[in-house]
Amino acid sequence: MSSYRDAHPWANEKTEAAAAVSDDERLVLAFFADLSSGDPEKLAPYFAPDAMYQNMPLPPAHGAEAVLATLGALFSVMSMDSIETLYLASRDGFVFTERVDYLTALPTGKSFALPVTGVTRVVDGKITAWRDYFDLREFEEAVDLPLRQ
Ligand code: HPN
Repeated sequence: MSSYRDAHPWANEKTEAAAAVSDDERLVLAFFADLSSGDPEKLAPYFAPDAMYQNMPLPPAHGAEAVLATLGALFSVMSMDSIETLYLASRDGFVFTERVDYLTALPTGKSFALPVTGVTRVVDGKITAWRDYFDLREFEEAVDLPLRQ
């Protein structure tokens, strides 16, 4: 697969805007790196007990147990191969990322570079909310994997 940055010159600017400058931002980048483990147990320490997670085209999960169950269900049908954060900013614990998530649908073996914008809320070193915005249909068509009921 050719690099998303190569195909999108706007993503290729020379900038420091993807470099973490706070503990909250460092935590979010570490969390995104650990997503490629595909292991909800490894991800559990990142979340506060009352955390929520929503892929915005789909219903939310509330509570760490439900968040980890949702991630486990996703990992059973796709691997999150890597996440490239293009731009990053935060204020008062809200960490905003513009990213490319590199995914592979396990049933089809098809890989896809998914443009994503995310909002991750960090309180006292734990993620309390994670919302990702992306085009679900673009993803479903690219990997031949319908996720909506
Ligand atoms: N953040 C992401 O990369 C989303 C992965 C796809 C989820 C499909 C419901």
